[in-house]
Amino acid sequence: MQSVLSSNISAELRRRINDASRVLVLTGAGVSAESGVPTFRGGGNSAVWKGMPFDVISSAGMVSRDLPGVWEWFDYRRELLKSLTPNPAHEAIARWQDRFRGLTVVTQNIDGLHQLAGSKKVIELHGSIWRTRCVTCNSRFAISRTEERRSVCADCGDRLRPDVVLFGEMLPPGAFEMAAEQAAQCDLCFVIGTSGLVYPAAGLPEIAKAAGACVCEVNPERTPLSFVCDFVLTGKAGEVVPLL
Ligand code: BJW
Repeated sequence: MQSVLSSNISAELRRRINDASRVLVLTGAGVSAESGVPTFRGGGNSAVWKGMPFDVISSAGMVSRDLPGVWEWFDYRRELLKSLTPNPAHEAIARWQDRFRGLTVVTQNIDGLHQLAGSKKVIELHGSIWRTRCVTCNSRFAISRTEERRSVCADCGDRLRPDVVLFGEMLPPGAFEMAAEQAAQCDLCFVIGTSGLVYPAAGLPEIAKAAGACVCEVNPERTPLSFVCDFVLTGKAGEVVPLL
């Protein structure tokens, strides 16, 4: 893999960035990799928890079959996240708020690291590990970084589940629609650290492209989305994004 250097970001890409006013940034697990958050896929590997592939444990069926098992997996990951901090990619993206007239960050990540870095307009397509949701009345509760999480709903007393979108579940109402609207209106779209395999998120760069935006990918590996992109910057987000 030959990584991107400041000197080989093309003049054309620099021009597109300088001219851009409405920017959409789609991020995936790779943007948090250098903070120490494991990705799901990539490098030919796929995440496994206690012998179970992540797409089994992170699935709608698992919530009905074994909610305590799902909580064990999410409690473990939340504990890991407590000590992790944003990396230079999250920080550079947060600074872009002052650089572009309109910036929307659309993330598939549930880790909250964009917000911790200072990004304000963040659409979380797959929910947040820092919230719970009632299985019956859908009330949502924040999970504190310092206190124990609640185990039952304060509104109706039923069980709580992580407020994340598992395979086979619908995205939060309005979240994809809002992201798709921004994608259709942006003039520059960055696709950073996602394998581009999970829909509907992976459809956003195509929406942006079809509406005439310039699309630029940052990833150490090629992905199915590379073919949609005008620019493919091969390298780690924490190294490449600050150069932009
Ligand atoms: C670096 C790096 C560095 C490494 N710097 N980069 C159309 C066709 C076929 C199927 C479907 C379809 N539409 C919907 C579906 C079904 C399904 C789906 O997409 N399946 C596909 C896998 C085929 N989608 C859904 O079920 C979604 N719901 C939905 O569509 O509802 C309507 C519906 C319902 C029922 C039936 C049909 C439709 C919901 C998807 C929810 C995804 N949930 C998860 C788990 C969240 C909770 C948890 O954390 O456990 O979300 S799955 C997992 O994948 C997680 C991620 O957000 C998501 C995307 O992964 P991401 O972010 O791309 O990470 P990785 O690991 O895949 O890739 C990392 C990348 O980083 C790699 O490329 C590396 O190279 C790179 N990288 N280091 C930059 N330093």
